[in-house]
Amino acid sequence: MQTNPQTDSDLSFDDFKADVINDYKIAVTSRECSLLGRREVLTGKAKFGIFGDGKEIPQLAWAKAFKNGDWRSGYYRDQTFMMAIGKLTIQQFFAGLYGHTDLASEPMSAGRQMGGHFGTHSLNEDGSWKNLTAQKNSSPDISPTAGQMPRLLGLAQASKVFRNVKGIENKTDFSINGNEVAWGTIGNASTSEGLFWETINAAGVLQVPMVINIWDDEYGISVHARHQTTKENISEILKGFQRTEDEKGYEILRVNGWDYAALIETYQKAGAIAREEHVPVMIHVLQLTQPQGHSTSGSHERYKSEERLQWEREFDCNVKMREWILENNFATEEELSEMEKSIKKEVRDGKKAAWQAFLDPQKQEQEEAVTLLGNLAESSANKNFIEKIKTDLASEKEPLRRDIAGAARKALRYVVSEDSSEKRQLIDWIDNYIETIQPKYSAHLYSEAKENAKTISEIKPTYDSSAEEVDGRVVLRDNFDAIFNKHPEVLIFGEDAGKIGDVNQGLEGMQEKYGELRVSDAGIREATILGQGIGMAMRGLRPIAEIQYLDYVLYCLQIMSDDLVTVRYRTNGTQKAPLIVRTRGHRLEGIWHSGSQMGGLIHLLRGMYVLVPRNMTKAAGFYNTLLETDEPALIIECLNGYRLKEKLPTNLGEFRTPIGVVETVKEGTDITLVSYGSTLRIVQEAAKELQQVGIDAEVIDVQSLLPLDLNQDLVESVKKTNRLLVIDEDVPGGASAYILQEIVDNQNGYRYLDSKPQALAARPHRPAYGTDGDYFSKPSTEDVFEKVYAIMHETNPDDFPKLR
Ligand SMILES: Cc1ncc(C[n+]2csc(CCOP(=O)(O)OP(=O)(O)O)c2C)c(N)n1
Ligand SMILES: [Mg+2]
Repeated sequence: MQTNPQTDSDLSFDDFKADVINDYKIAVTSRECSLLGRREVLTGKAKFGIFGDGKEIPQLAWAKAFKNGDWRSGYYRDQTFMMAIGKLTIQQFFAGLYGHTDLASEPMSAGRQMGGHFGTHSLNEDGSWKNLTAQKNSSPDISPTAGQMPRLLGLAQASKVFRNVKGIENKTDFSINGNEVAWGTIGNASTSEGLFWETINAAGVLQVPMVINIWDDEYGISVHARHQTTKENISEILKGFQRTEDEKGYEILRVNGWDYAALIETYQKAGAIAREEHVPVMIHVLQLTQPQGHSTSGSHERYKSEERLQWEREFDCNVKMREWILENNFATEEELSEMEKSIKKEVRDGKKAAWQAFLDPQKQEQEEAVTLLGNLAESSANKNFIEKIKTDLASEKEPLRRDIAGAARKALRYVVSEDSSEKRQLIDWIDNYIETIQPKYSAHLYSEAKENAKTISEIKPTYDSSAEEVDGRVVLRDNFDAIFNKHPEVLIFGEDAGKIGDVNQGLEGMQEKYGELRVSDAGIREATILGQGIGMAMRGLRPIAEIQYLDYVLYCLQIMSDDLVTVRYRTNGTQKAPLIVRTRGHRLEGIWHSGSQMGGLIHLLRGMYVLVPRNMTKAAGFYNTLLETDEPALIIECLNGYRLKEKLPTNLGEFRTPIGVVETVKEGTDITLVSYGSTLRIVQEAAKELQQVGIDAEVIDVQSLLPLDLNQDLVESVKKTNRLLVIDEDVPGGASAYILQEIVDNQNGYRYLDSKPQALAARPHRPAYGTDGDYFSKPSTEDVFEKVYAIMHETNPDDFPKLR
């Protein structure tokens, strides 16, 4: 705290002055980085630059209000803030620009993300949590504008949960009595996105400690506020959210982005309201500028008037702070000039060091490859060709890894019919090179920690001899009861998930038992339900986000695809969000309650698990397994299975469905039928009917689409039956094609096939509403029967004469 030297007795005037000067130093350093960063892109060393120039001063004020344990969820303009909280150095800034793949040099993402995408480390190298209340935290940025908003809501809500839920008080590595504030940043133009509005409304309803900063520079790339925002003023049109004495809402604050003293006061106030009262705050920071335009992709002279450009020069926040320092005699002109000069040098030196650190390992790798290529040339009949590859590579002053690997791999083509120790050495080097370098670009898509879901083995459900047959939803409900009992950090939320215990009563009575914070109703806002889950999972809770129907997952698919599934990958394993997403789908009735868009989902959701249990016992077992692991997952319960009878297990909360393991539900010798979810029951029915005409089908439930058949059991069945049909209710070319490729190609199933491998999927449209809509849109028992029969007819027309 150092807002006002006249009233703040804890801080001497000299201390205050030193603090101001130090802030100015950070602002100038940050600006120099932006200026030099742009030049690095223009000279080709970096590919793209987007910087925080013109937004420095408010970020200094924000950093002063930001405490240990707090969280940031922001966007690419926040470099000054990251510097001010001590999480970004000059050298790291440039390492980010170059895409340096070493985490020690580029701690934000080890080159996975473009510069300007920030994040801190929540995990130790072994994947265990750090003490997050002893450090300042930033969740990892994503590029889609406003995509940071849903996660921000969850980061803030976690504090509310920690403050109010019993049984988790001892988790002080994650929260100390919910005193942590989640701070967001967003550009003025990005407030046009639906995600912004959805989040603002939800945070107002939930009353969580969230402070959203709106950096307003009047533009979104070239598009002026008059095309973006009603009345060209976001805080003006959000006025209705302002809390009053009688009604909860937001505290809305406005401040000019160049007014250092006012900014400090505003941020202290915002932090205190959010932290102490758990009330959301909005700070509209006006009159910001873009000294270098939006990014390195263009120049703002093309779309800003000369008057505007002139105004931006005058109201540049760094210029204004400098004037203010001089007016108040905190430093002299000479002192500031001297400081600015030495910062210029510091930034230049940092940039050089970053480039050197980026290039050195690659030069070393280049040298190794050049030596080996030289040796190979000497020993080969194709010396001249190889020599040319070698000299081309050697002449690269700034070699990229694709140049190095490319040269080495191409050279092998010239010695394809030769054998020499030089050739074997080069092959070994290439193999080793790819093995060591590839993980820099591919590691940490999934958990590499020891509680990896794939290492959790099955525990079968156990039953009393007199086990009751109950509705499937009862198995789920009683299992959730056991889960809530066993894991105080688990909470579930979604539309109708609270009071009525979800639309199918799988949570019946749970809210009464575990309270409104752990089992809660949410507004109709799928993207932020998902975001709540991401944010809370990042803060050590185990949220289950319920999306009412699979069909409405599309509303949050962008957040799942862009944010959730990339958390681990884009932070190079330094953060995680083990969120479970619960939904229900597959065949029921009509266009929007029969969804089974599994192909679309598995392609967009690499980085999480996609699980398709055929009944509620299997589903319950998946929840139990996932809570032992640290991986995000989507579980799709069968919408038509809640009222089907299942036996009630005795080891509720304990039995586990293994992930990535297929199950043979009927053995057979003539053909392998592979399916999952609701369609599996149809396949089982067809298999019975096929048996009656002498066709003995083996039926396999894949259960888990991501990951799929880790033990490669599917091909074992094909080895036995030599025939294969994959059946699902997705569109043609969807998940059935994905399963087929796994068996035929990845598992080399083609070697064992005596008939053409086939897929039977739904029609390429969604089903009409009436009961017959299903029959005429998705595979029926007759469809499966006839398809299998046709395959058998082709093989053996005598025993299986043509059906029709
Ligand atoms: C969903 C999405 N659409 C478009 C873009 C391309 N884009 C990047 S930044 C930007 C403008 C953002 O303007 P504003 O929110 O005002 O932030 P500023 O850059 O002005 O700080 C756009 C359109 C994007 N990143 N994401
Ligand atoms: Mg803007």
